[in-house]
Amino acid sequence: MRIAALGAGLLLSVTLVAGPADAHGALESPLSRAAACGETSVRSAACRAAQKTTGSALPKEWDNLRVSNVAGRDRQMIPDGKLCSGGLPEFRGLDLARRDWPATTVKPGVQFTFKYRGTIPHKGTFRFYVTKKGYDPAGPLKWSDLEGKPFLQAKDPKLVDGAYLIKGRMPTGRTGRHLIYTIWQNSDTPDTYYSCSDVIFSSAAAANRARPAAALQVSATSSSSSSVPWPVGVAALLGVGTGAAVITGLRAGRRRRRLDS
Ligand SMILES: [Cu+2]
Repeated sequence: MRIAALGAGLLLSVTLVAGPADAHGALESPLSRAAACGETSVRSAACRAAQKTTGSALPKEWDNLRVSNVAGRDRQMIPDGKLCSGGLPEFRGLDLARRDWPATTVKPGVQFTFKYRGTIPHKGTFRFYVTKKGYDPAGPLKWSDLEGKPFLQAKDPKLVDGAYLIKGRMPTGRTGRHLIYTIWQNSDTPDTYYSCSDVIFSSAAAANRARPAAALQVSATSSSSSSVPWPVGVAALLGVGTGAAVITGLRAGRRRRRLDS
């Protein structure tokens, strides 16, 4: 939860009480399904469907998608079709195979600062994978849809204003809708965190074309995404008022149970 960025003393005190002890993180740029349907509240058909399927985990536990004792055996432990939920039943709505997940429009090959909201700091390694050419977003995500090797990896990156910032490049040779799969394997806890971020690779020419109305798209580039505070930026991009985002964050903070050990 990053409501303290708004600068209000009341909000800061809520963050200090409710934030650090019980939360973990998710990728916010490019926006993950968990963050889109959690911290930013449910504003799209995909998120509404996910929340229905998911029960209580969304929106309030959006940063708690973690599996213990995987220890690098992701492909053995997390079943095909359940990559976005990490195989956790309470997050199964995030596995829904749909073409209309909130997606971030990016350009292939550009420099990009990947931003992972870390609501409680952990040590560990981030690995970023992209779907292969020909990926079909209408099918369930399988390990074989992902490239075997990460296109970006970072160990213990810096935590800046509550987010891990990982500088790299977007993958090349992709057009259209793809998925970036992030694995954060902790080294100071037994947990591994999983995030699915839907992206639309667009060339400069393609970016000017009309976009399908069904897809809620979030534009982000390395320069603009790093300069906008998280709640303000996402709220603005999703077309909701900052006040609504703050209220959602406060509610999430109040409702959240302490699950961290
Ligand atoms: Cu944690």
